Amino acid sequence: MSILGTRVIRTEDPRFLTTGGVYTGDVRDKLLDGACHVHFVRSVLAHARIRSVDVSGALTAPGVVAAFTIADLADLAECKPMPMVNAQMSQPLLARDVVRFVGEPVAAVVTEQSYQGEDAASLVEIDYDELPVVVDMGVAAEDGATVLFPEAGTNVAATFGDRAALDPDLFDGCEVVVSRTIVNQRVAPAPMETRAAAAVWADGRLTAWIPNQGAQGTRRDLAGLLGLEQDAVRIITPDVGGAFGAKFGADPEHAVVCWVARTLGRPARWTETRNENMVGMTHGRAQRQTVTIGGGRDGLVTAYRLEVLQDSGAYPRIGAFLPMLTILMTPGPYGFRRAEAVGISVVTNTTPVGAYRGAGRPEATAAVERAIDLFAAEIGMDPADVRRKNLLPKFTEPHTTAFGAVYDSGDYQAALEKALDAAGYPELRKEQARRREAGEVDQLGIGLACYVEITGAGGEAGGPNENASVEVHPDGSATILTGTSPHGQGHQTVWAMLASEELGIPVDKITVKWGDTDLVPEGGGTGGSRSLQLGGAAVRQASRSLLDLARERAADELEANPADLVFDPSISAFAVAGDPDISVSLAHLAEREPLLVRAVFSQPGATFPFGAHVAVVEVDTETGKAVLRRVVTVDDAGTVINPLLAEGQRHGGIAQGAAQAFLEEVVYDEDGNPLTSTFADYPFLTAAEVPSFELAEMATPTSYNPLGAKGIGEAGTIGATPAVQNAIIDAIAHLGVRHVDMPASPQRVWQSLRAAGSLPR
Ligand code: MCN
Repeated sequence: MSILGTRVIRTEDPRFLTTGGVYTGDVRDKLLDGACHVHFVRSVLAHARIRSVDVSGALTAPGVVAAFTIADLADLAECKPMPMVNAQMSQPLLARDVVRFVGEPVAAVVTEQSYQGEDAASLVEIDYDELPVVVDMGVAAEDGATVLFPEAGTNVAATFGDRAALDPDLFDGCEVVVSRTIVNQRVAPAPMETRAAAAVWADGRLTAWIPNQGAQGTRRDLAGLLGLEQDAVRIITPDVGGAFGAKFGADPEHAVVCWVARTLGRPARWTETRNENMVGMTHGRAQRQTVTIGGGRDGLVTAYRLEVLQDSGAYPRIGAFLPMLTILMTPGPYGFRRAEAVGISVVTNTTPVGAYRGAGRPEATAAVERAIDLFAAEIGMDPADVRRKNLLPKFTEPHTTAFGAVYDSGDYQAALEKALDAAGYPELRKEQARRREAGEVDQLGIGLACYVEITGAGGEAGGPNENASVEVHPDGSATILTGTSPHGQGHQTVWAMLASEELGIPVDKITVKWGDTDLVPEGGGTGGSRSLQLGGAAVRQASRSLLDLARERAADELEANPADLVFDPSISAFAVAGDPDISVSLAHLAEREPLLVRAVFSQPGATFPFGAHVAVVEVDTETGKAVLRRVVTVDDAGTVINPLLAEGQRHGGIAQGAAQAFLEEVVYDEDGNPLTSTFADYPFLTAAEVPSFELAEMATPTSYNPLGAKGIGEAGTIGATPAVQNAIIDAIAHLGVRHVDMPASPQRVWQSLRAAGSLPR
């Protein structure tokens, strides 16, 4: 019986649940003995010219070893923006002349003990001349706005498509056209484990423990910032307590900690506080979108336009690039006859924006799903029917959109019907009608979202790819080295399942290793829900190649023709066909010489998982409070290898997506002061506020990899946010509300009700 598709329990968990994980802050290594501690002095102003930074006071504080400013780091590179982004908007590792957001590192104080850092840092004197602050992305984009980088002469970091080339006749012939500007608010990734680093130099080589999503990318970034060859850097990835897209590569702070270790000739450590994490780690989303949708009263949408304004924060990072992905996914699963999209990214005096679970694709889904509901409300049609009318029909050959996305396989209509069925949609509408009729205080809202997203994209020439090595040992166990970098996704379990399936070695005798660049020099890490389809497929490929190699060796050993041997997984051995008593095991072959194969798996392109979410909420029409009652989803990620893990990813993603719709938001005041830099001000959903999600199954395999698998890691987040937002608005639509921006907090819902005249003023 195949182990694939079964609910193998996570082999990661016994350790986490008993002795606990070993995170970067927990790493005890002789090399790190006597480490000093780095503490960053961060800007308290959102935009100011630095007149002077005086560290002399700090140097006299107890335990202080040294203190540094950018003047000390003058020989180091700056964090350069990605290609396509204005190159003049780079970030020095510590602020040089100007600070551009509250939380920007200005100086580094190094102490014997970590607790001494904060006191010493308070003695660093920074003299600022305040500059006008630009917090709002709309203001940043205006002509005449204060510019953050005078040498760039503009706040525009990147432009996607030509606004002047938008078709003035796009909506000609439409009976109904609806347009609205909607906000996809800025959120904080807020992983349980904050950022950290532990660095040491020995024999001219840097070894750094850093929580990351791909040690190889972190090595590349750090080597670039420190002016080193990649060979001179070894990155080790301890356990990682959540990342959600924000731990790719290296941040300025990581480079400074490594530089401190080199300069002082002594290991150095850094772990940021929660407060620092909330202002210093990249944020996500942060788009303002204008959607325009037009079509007939029969529900057929004929034209759709999406205009994206992206807030990149003070220094353009991946965030500046997100509109590219949003635009790529503009029409989502719909077959609109005409669609167009443009975008710009601007800098503001706020924390830089980076990747956050879905990175660019949830924003596209949110836009089009809101647009469909606005259109449905305008023509008075059930939003499910509008979706039915516009979803692309089932296809088995790749479908290329007007935006250049090549959807590999999909059946969007079936996904919607399955979700509606599982939710009992007609009954829900009946109950809604009853409550409306009765004028009850608690109104029912039903929200839909259909989506298609892109996973496993990118990669060098030759398509998206990943490597894996598999080695069988003489004791019958095996070791897998992978270029992916799990931090909660369960690769240890699933990679072992994939190898076990081929080699007949039990899962608990297979060790999976990753995240040490000396051990695994190449790899794309974990993000963009790429890991199973690329890294998992590489494990299968390496396992099969290992069997081919073993067959040759077994044939030698048994003096048989390789073609006459059959592999019996139940004993992990080759036997002569028809004579099972004559056999040789993989373990035995490994005794003779190493039995090891490395494989690189390449995919012809990205895959496009899809699905449909139905959210049910109750909204108290007197207080504006919305409560999530149900979320029913179909998330089709092709063939599922471990349903337990795939469901876990869906559950986590749905909760995270719903939290964006309900309550998460990073807020600044008009001076650029963050108002949400603790978990007291920045709420998210806990298990107490969510129902158990109802997951319906659907699997449309992809032909792009031998597993038939697409990614599942971000699906929940992508579908849930618009479904929940649509549900909240749907609950109060009959009271005249057409739109509520996220987060649909009680206050915002209440204000919408009041504006619609359904509450006393
Ligand atoms: N899987 C499966 N069958 C499929 C697809 C996936 O059994 N058809 C399983 C895989 O074997 C794997 C898991 O589901 O165990 C997720 O696989 P995949 O979809 O390939 O996604 P990745 O492993 O590449 O994970 C990345 C994704 C992203 S992009 C973010 S952001 C995210 C997420 O995963 N961040 C997370 N999930 C997270 N979960 C935790 N706990 N913490 C984070 O920071």
